[in-house]
Amino acid sequence: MSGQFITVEGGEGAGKSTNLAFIKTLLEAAGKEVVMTREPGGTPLGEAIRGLLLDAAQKGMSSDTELLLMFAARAQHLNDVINPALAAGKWVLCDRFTDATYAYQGGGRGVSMARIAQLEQFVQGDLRPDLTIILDLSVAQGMQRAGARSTPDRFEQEQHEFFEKVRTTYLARAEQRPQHYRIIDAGQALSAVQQQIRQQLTEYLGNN
Ligand code: Z5A
Repeated sequence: MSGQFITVEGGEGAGKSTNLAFIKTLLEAAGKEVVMTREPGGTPLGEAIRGLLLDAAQKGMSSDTELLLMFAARAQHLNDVINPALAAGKWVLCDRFTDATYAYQGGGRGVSMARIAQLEQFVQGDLRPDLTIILDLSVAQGMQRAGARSTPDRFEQEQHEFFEKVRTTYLARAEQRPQHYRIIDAGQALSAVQQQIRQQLTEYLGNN
């Protein structure tokens, strides 16, 4: 018995946190037992690593250090949370996963995609998400939504161009393997966004 692994991705302010609980409710209504988690984080060690990664004071962190910390947190997360839940037949719903590494470290920072793929294979083996929901909206709109919040973290201090590269990378990945991705127009009002999510998930659940 094995559960399914669903990840939710998108740029800053795209509405991942807002929509995660909604997705969990839809899955539970379909009779799935759901474990909701996030990256970087999801374990005490992973959350401590997240603190380092987001800390605006860590300005000098090199791209390679950032990449390795993302995968270090992920290794612990897989070991303690994701793999055991999937093995127990539960559905894992994760706020960001390795697509974010390709988008932020690969697209944003310019780290080689081949290097990310090597680490992905090393840390995850053959595990990949069964389904990835991308909440897509313009960078300007995302920054406007996120900007209404408190002090920017280390990523939020990046410039517009960085987030354009992140967005382009997400969309390119979805284009390469369309059967594994669902792109949601997250620029609409919340009710319309959730209507799209409901439609896409209902269709997915009907086939899985
Ligand atoms: N990162 C990485 O670089 N590499 C990796 O491998 C991984 C992550 C896994 C932390 O992630 C950082 O880690 C992230 C990428 C990096 N940095 N960035 N940028 P995170 O997911 O915790 O942080 P985040 O992207 O900054 O999340 P966020 O800004 O909180 O975005 P969100 O969760 O997608 O948005 P939200 O909080 O749900 O919504 C933002 C606001 O918009 C909020 O006030 C909502 O009420 C509002 N909202 C949401 N939907 C709507 C609609 N439809 N209309 C109007 N207003 C809305």
